[in-house]
Amino acid sequence: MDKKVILSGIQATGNLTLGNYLGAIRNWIQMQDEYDCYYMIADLHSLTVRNEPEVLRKRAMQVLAIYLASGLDPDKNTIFLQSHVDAHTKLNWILNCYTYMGELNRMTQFKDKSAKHADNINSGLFTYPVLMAADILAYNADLVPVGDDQRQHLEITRDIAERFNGIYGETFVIPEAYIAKQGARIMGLQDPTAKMSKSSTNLNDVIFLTDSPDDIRKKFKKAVTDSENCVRYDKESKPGVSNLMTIYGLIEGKSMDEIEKEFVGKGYGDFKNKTAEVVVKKVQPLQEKYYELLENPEKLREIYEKGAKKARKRANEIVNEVYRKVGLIVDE
Ligand code: ATP
Ligand code: LTN
Repeated sequence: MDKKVILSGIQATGNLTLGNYLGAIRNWIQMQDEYDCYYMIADLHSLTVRNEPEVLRKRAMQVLAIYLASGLDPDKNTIFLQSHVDAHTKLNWILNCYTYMGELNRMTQFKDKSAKHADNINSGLFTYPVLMAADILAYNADLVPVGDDQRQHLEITRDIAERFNGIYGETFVIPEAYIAKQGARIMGLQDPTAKMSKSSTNLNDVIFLTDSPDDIRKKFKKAVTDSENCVRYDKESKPGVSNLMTIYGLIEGKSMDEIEKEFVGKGYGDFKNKTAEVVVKKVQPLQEKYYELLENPEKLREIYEKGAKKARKRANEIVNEVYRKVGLIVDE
């Protein structure tokens, strides 16, 4: 039987965070043997906010290097740049015509990003989820591993796919979000009620995968907790400590119960230090590989070119079928 297909991606809008790793990339790595995986760098989505052209190009290669350094094997996965596969933008246009303004108006990410970029509320930001739907549907992906913040975008993707299938007959696979139970929403270290985000302006709120060991230790020391001084999981009343426990638990493979037992009678100081150490131990080898890869742009290029070739093959076939169904003449 054919393997199920997976597609996911991350925007090239900043340095990747521990949230991106624990919420997304970590799951991708666990899926690479069992599924036929397509992982892209969402460079077109990055254009919805302003970037320096050179910086965007650099960031795209950094995201690729993080994918590889985290353990995504380019021989097992198709790794590519979104902008290298025209099928995404072709399907984006078609799907625009099957998406309602009212649906897009309900998207919370659009509302959040419009508030953050009040001087640049462009229509790309508004139709962002349609391009994302095109990314997914152009591969007939079965599963889309993402963090919790992308849940709504997956729902609209399913709605668009179902609407299209309803009009033209079975065309798209209806994709499912794969959102892990733990780690799907790593919170900020300074504001544990909001998600850790790579575009955050408070640097102490975010652990970047490229932070130095000292910075990581400092940031965990400063992490906001509470006055109970007891390592206990309670997301509602102890969001800070619960977030640190989630991070610690995911990296060490421990349950919340086990962590509570481990730290009985110990204060937050100890717990924060221990959490910082497991994070440092996790990111150090990743960083070594990352810097090594960035020094080898030829190798990176080889990987993304090979990936694009494979991605184009699958996506072109599916998008040509869509062209035919809506009444366009396919130029083959
Ligand atoms: P931005 O701040 O630019 O919106 P971001 O940090 O939210 O960026 P995205 O590119 O939007 O990152 O997300 C990439 C992937 O990482 C998505 O699957 C997203 O759900 C996941 N992700 C992002 N932040 C977190 C987080 N704090 N916890 C868990 N998963 C996350
Ligand atoms: N919007 C996503 C990035 C993204 C994506 C996708 C994720 C763009 N296209 C397709 C999964 C599938 C985000 O994480 N901000």
